[in-house]
Amino acid sequence: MPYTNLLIDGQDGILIVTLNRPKALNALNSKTMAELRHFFAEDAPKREGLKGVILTGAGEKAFVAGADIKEFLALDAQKGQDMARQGQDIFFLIERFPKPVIALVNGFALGGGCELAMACHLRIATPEARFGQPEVNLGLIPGYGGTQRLIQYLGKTKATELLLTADMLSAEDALRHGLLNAVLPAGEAMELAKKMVAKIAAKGPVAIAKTIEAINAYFQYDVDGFEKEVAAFGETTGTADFREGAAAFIEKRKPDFKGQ
Ligand code: CO8
Repeated sequence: MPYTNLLIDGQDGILIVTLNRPKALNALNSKTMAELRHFFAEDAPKREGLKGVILTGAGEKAFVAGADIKEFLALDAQKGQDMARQGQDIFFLIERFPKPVIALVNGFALGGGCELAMACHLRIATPEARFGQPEVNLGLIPGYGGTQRLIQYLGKTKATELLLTADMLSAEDALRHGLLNAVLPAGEAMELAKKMVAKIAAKGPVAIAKTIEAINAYFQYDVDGFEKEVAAFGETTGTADFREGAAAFIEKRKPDFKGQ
């Protein structure tokens, strides 16, 4: 699929995916969502030597200012439900991606943009970033997982306040409330994101994928997260990577993981 709304760049196995509709503050229209689906379902899994993905927004102002409100006018109840379900499925692809996906939030992350950042495994923001779920301003509720994930990150008290008032959180407040891993000026934020991907890529790949699965299981109410952890732990101890990692530790050398 040729991408028109995503710019894909990067080196050394670290892909930088830039949402690229700066005139619309990178709002998620259906074309961008289709490209995100293709990227995470079809393209990225086949890329040799992929270590991880950094998602960011083009321009000075926004990471993503939400779903594209201009496409909403055509929605009815059924179409709205279908669109929310499809969007949630795309964000699950990101949350369940077996390699780290880091959101580098460089401005507004509102509505679907905040939801996109929350679906990533880690979040680094610049000081200008602003987070919020302003859907109630439009007579909507979040549809891409925002009501659930905001509570997961912030706790019920602060999440309820933001969801009901549509207030925005500054980057500093988002850090304080547990939504962010770090706040740094743009250049340093990108350097940290790359360093984090590289650091994670040096660990056992199966262990990283299984850790992501186990973390996600904590939030799946039909799955017992502790049981999931037991099963995933067993799967990692059966790998050659685990034997290599343990041997390298004992022999005081760097492990040479093969992802098996
Ligand atoms: N959709 C479409 N276009 C947008 C969006 C958006 N979400 N946000 C900004 N734009 C466009 C503006 O229309 C404007 O375009 P134009 O120049 O053609 O008029 C351009 O981007 C620049 O925007 P502003 O002039 O408004 O810039 P400001 O600096 O004055 O304001 C804000 C920046 C505060 C970010 C403001 O643009 C804003 O409030 N945007 C909307 C934010 C919002 O409400 N987001 C939530 C949308 S709803 C949502 O995300 C639901 C997700 C789940 C959907 C589930 C399926 C149904």
